[in-house]
Amino acid sequence: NEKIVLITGASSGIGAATVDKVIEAGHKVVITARSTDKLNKIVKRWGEDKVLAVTADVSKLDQIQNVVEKAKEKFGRIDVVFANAGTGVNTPGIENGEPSEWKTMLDVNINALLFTAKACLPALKETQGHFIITSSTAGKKTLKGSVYGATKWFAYGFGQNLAAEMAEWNGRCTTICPGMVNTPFFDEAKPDKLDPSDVAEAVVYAISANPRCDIREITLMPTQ
Ligand code: NJP
Repeated sequence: NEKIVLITGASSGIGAATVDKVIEAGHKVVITARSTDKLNKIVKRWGEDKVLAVTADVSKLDQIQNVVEKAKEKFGRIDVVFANAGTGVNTPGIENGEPSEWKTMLDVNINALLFTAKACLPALKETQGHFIITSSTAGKKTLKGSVYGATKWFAYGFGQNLAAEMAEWNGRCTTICPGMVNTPFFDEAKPDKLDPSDVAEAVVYAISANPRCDIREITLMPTQ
């Protein structure tokens, strides 16, 4: 059955790949990011009946609230939210990193995730809907980019606890933890990384599962 799926970080990488897979699976999407031109190209490719684009900086609560309002105006409801926007600023640790870089990661990987949940939960409660988070394998182990890694630990932990909060009204929360993925997140593409479409397929699987099945987390790693 057709679902209305709101995707953050939809202008590029994992988010953009997920837009394609979700539409191919028969759903409609609301896409958001800061790059209006990139969002408009996606609308042009799939058509306005299947895609609504609303530009937003998701680290601002009022801007993500506006996305939700526009989504409800056009499609009447939201069934799934994929909170995927995120950033790693040269993955700095403490010794070599700058506080301004840490702030960007905290704003986008932590605050924006909380704001997205805050803005979307009332709509998801109406549909007994599904919240999906992009964390990372960096949210389950240690790596040198201590600040980025810690923001993804937050995303993982938040997902586990939000699942309990949403379960009170039969909502579900899935946290996706990919290993390295070939996206503009990295300067250099490498064949041994995952493809963004691999993560997109995991999202489609989570969306398609029977509502009795509460998929709390999906971890996917490059085979090599
Ligand atoms: O990266 P990229 P990915 N407000 O740079 C958006 C996680 N991850 O697809 O605003 C609104 O292609 C940005 O849009 P724009 C990673 O932590 C990755 O790899 O137009 N949107 C763009 O659409 C992140 O959570 C890997 O610049 C904002 C998107 O976010 C997620 O995957 C591994 C924004 C970033 O797309 C997607 O990253 C892993 C803001 N303030 C987890 N700031 C990996 N690539 O290896 C950014 O485990 N965006």
